[in-house]
Amino acid sequence: MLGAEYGAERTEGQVPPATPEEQAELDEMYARMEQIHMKPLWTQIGGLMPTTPEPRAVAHHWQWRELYKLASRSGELVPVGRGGERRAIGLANPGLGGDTYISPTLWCAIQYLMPGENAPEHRHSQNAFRFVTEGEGVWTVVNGDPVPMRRGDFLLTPGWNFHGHHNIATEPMAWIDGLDIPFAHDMDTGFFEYGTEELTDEGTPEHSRSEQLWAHPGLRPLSFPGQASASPLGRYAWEHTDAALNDQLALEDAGHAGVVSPGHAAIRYTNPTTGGDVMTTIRAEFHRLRPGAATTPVHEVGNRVFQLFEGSATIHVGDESFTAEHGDILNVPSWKKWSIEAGPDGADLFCFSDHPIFEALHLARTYTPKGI
Ligand code: GTQ
Ligand code: FE2
Repeated sequence: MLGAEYGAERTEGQVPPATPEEQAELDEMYARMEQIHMKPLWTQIGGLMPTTPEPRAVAHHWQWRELYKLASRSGELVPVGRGGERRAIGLANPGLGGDTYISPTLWCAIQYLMPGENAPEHRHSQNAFRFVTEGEGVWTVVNGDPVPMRRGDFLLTPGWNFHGHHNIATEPMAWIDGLDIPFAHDMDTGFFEYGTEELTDEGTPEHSRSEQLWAHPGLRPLSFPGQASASPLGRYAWEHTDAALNDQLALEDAGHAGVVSPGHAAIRYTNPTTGGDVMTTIRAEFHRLRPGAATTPVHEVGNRVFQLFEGSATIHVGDESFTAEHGDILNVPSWKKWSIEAGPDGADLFCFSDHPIFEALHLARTYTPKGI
């Protein structure tokens, strides 16, 4: 349907009916092709090269309450340490055949750490971030730099940086991880190395060293010139995100430009050396909707994942609608039309996507249906 609206409909190939003799020859030919591992294009072109993307991943809604309950149960039953590495439970998209992929390129997990526990250091080529849904008390150590994790914080561990997590509080803590594990796995590009099991941080300071250098708005240290492919800033503190969104809405109240659309404030987390995305494969954003406000419906190449942080929202994906509450996670498969409608108290949503991959390769497209 969208195909007709967006581009020309494909015409089917015209194949005349085969006689019994011809059919027997065809069957034999196809059987031989299969034996020597060949397959013709003409029997599968519609599936392999659809008019517009036809994702195998489906839109799916995971309830935080359920995720948290199981993560907490695993905290009682499963130790964390060398080998398993992390008490992280990945979300498996029901359309992706049982792989622990929330989308074809992205991993999303809830990670849970009990008081006093240490998830030992390791490094891998996969890019990673954490978003703190609630709580505090865990420090993630990135190349020896201790980074505090608090509610609403967005934290980076770009590929090949050593990282470990430890909980020095008296309460357990849970957060979400996002990584490009499926992309690395399916493309056979992943490397992994163990680090030390010792704690390598020197105390638990209020701010990481990366924030001391890079978290001053519009100011970069002259000691680090040039561009880095991944952001050197390890923690994007909630207070900055919150203030930026509040200011956009305050500008709207005063009749000035600044919001994406009426009642919809949003920011992208950026790499301060380039102004671009925080990592080469993952984009991260935060969206704030006033009560009853809605985003503009859009189709996009690539995969999004939302986590409802505060308030409530109805998320429309294709013909489906999902009601999300605190912590709930929902994915949008490539090219499915999506929009978000805030509930009566408004909605705060964290979002990550694989869009930088497709932008870098000049494969990105967006389409906003007309008549809205
Ligand atoms: O915290 O280092 O969810 O390496 C998956 C792989 C978390 C981590 C995940 C990881 C980590
Ligand atoms: Fe890791």
